[in-house]
Amino acid sequence: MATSDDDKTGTPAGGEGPRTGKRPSQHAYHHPAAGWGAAKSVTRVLLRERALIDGPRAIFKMNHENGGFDCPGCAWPDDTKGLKLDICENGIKHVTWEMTPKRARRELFAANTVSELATWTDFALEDTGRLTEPMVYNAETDHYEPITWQAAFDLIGSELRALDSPDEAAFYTSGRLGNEATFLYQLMAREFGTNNLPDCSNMCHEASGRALRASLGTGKGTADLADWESADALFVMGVNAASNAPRMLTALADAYRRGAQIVHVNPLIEAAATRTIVPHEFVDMALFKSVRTSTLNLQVRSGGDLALMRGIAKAVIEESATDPKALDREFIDRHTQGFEEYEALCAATPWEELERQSGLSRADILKAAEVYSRSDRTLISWCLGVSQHEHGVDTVREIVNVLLLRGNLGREGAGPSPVRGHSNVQGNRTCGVDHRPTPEFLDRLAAVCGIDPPREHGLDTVGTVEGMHRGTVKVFVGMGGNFAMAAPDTPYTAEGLRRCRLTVHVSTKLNRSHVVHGRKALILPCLGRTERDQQRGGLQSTSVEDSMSMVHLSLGMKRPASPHLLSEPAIIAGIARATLPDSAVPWEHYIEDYDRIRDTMAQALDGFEDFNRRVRLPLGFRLKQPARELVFLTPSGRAEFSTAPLPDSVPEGDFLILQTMRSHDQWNTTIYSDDDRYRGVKNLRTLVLMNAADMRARGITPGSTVDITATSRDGSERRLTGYRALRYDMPRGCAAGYMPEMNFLVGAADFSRQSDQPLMKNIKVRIAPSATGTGYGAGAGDAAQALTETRSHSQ
Ligand SMILES: Nc1nc2c(c(=O)[nH]1)N[C@H]1C(S)=C(S)[C@@H](COP(=O)(O)OP(=O)(O)OC[C@H]3O[C@@H](n4cnc5c(=O)[nH]c(N)nc54)[C@H](O)[C@@H]3O)O[C@H]1N2
Ligand SMILES: Nc1nc2c(c(=O)[nH]1)N[C@H]1C(S)=C(S)[C@@H](COP(=O)(O)OP(=O)(O)OC[C@H]3O[C@@H](n4cnc5c(=O)[nH]c(N)nc54)[C@H](O)[C@@H]3O)O[C@H]1N2
Ligand SMILES: [Mo]
Repeated sequence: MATSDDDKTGTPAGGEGPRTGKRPSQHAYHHPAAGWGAAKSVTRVLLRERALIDGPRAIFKMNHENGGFDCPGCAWPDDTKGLKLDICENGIKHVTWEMTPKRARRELFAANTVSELATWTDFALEDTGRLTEPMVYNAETDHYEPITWQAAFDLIGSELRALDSPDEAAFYTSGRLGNEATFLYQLMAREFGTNNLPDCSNMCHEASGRALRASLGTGKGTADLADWESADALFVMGVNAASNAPRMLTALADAYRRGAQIVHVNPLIEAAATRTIVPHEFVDMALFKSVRTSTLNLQVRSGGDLALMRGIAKAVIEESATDPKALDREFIDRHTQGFEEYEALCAATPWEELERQSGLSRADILKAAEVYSRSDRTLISWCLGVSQHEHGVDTVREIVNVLLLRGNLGREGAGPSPVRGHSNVQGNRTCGVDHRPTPEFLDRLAAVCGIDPPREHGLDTVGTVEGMHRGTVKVFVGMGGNFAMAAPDTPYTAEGLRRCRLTVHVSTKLNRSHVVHGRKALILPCLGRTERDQQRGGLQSTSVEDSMSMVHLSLGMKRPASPHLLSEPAIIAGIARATLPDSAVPWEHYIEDYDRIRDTMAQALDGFEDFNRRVRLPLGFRLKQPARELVFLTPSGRAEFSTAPLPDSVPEGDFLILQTMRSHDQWNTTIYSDDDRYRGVKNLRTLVLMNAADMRARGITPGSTVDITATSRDGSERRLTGYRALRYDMPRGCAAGYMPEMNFLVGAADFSRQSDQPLMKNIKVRIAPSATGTGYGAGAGDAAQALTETRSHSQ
């Protein structure tokens, strides 16, 4: 049991109380979301990062319509009515994480070999603070050593040019990158000659994009914040909003106050599905005033959302036999395609099957259907609980089917609204990071930028890991993110990275991906979003696009963490110049003044006309979403109903479906503490939440240790041992634990055939009392051990 205070134990991330050494505990959480707990937690973070002065000052600059930087915490849109403090606990944590005064200087790397650093926890790696200068790996000494920027660029350039084919390189992005850097990044990759642009979307909302494109012709939601503010029924599916999109709490509380119906669909009853103190209404905290954020909670079975949606559709269609107004016939006739087939499919699907697959009773499904048919304006939102499944695409299409039945599209208060993850993940796609670009996009890029982009589709995240193993991907460049921990099958991904000739990571802080590296390796430190980006042409800002297609500027104000940092656009330009000496792109000219990049983007990208002027409007501008105007870029020119078969979501035999989720105190692969406040968990990450009856059936007592064995599609097995089983209110057959530790269980073959997304919410497992009996936290230790072993193999 990890009881020492020592961070440098072998756990790759988290573990049992590694930070505090305190005993784990679980208790029911009865307080409203946000509120005092959040205030306390913020103060603790500010104290820990010693950011009590800078922190609050920065917070007042966050998400402001005139100047200020965009909160990197999530992709929720900014308030449109000039709210002075549009912030939340987790956004503040995220920002102070970047503003820490701690520094990972060259002395740190001189004092520790990379093999030593590799034994540190992820928390310990990031806790060394901000990176300060470019570092290169020296295989002879096993140390990272300082290198000049120019020498680093030259090394990348020479490795890239030495490849037999540009497709032997992969250019990853995490959705933090601003639009201007994104545009330059994909331009560089494509001028170099590859569409290998894997991104975090491949693990996140790929399914949503593909589904919305197939149904509506454009791969984005159609609703915006004003629609959230005027809907009279809101469905919130598969999202833990209180932790991951806390500013949604404001929208939910406002909705409740105006009498809207709010239906949460989730195997767990998350904090946002109860009550909240509206995040910016701090005054209410003193008065202990909280607002309800839910009118109906449906604890769907893991993967049961499609069945629920079909049940709603079936009920509405049945109702239309007696009440013609149950369906919007005029909308269906004018704007949609395939209604008859869908109607027949719904009629042919028996209620028993819908109950079994959704895990809900017919009465519950009918309750949801009633909410839907009584509402004039319905908005359906969702996140990873829907997208990270085998049938994520079908489920999102089914959500659209339901909306189409009553014409909930292209009008106020209605429409599909995926809740995106990273603050600019949507902008990344808009600005060209896509391994499957359309021919039209490439034609225009070629004409505007004078390059000859490749036409074949490139590799996504899963394909990149495979390519590294096959030896067809030899150079990996990561623009942000933490590929080693975020991607599935941790040891397999790690081994892939180690097989590369060169790995390059552009990062703000040290993470696992830097110590699980290729034969040659570079760490390139960049400016964070809160920091001043001074170029020849003056202070630069970059633009981002939120979840609801609003594009606006973000201006960093803080002194950079080190004088040696470069901006992401400047780093990309440096790599491009060293790789493409005869480039058609004026890289240096672009970097002097980002307005110049934006002028080119205005010509190359749909919807970006007059970019420089419009992005400077007080709230920026909203990108056209044709489906919102009832213009459907589908083959039929209409919104298309889908008719997917009902998937089988019921685990057979003694299998359970395990989902991997975030705790309240983490940001993807960055773990702030071992607590998960809203779920009542303290000092424990190596846990698995289970239904009480499922525990009894397996002879597991609450709090005891268990082994979790995942069976992959290819028949291989992966086991985590010594995890602690906790009883939690959820349907039978489901289980839940934390990412990224549990990526260890997601086999390389376990990705959706519809979206190519790894099945991070859909892991087939058996859980049994621990064979070893003791050894808390050994599970995470296994992953570290596996990583250490693959490291020694490849050296
Ligand atoms: N503070 C903070 N904010 C974040 C992040 C973070 O790590 N920390 N990450 C950002 C990113 S990149 C993303 S993509 C988002 C992620 O935001 P979320 O999607 O909220 O992320 P998860 O923690 O994975 O939670 C998934 C939710 O789906 C539910 N769920 C699981 N399986 C099913 C299912 O089959 N059906 C239904 N209906 N529900 C299910 C889970 O119980 C859980 O509530 O948040 C973003 N914002
Ligand atoms: N099992 C499981 N795995 C998952 C998921 C899951 O639900 N379950 N979710 C998936 C999802 S939705 C996503 S989006 C991915 C996330 O995958 P990634 O985006 O790859 O991972 P992050 O943890 O967000 O990346 C954190 C790192 O980004 C760097 N960073 C932070 N800010 C900046 C910046 O401004 N610039 C640059 N260049 N670098 C910066 C820091 O070095 C930090 O260590 O993980 C996926 N993995
Ligand atoms: Mo994400």
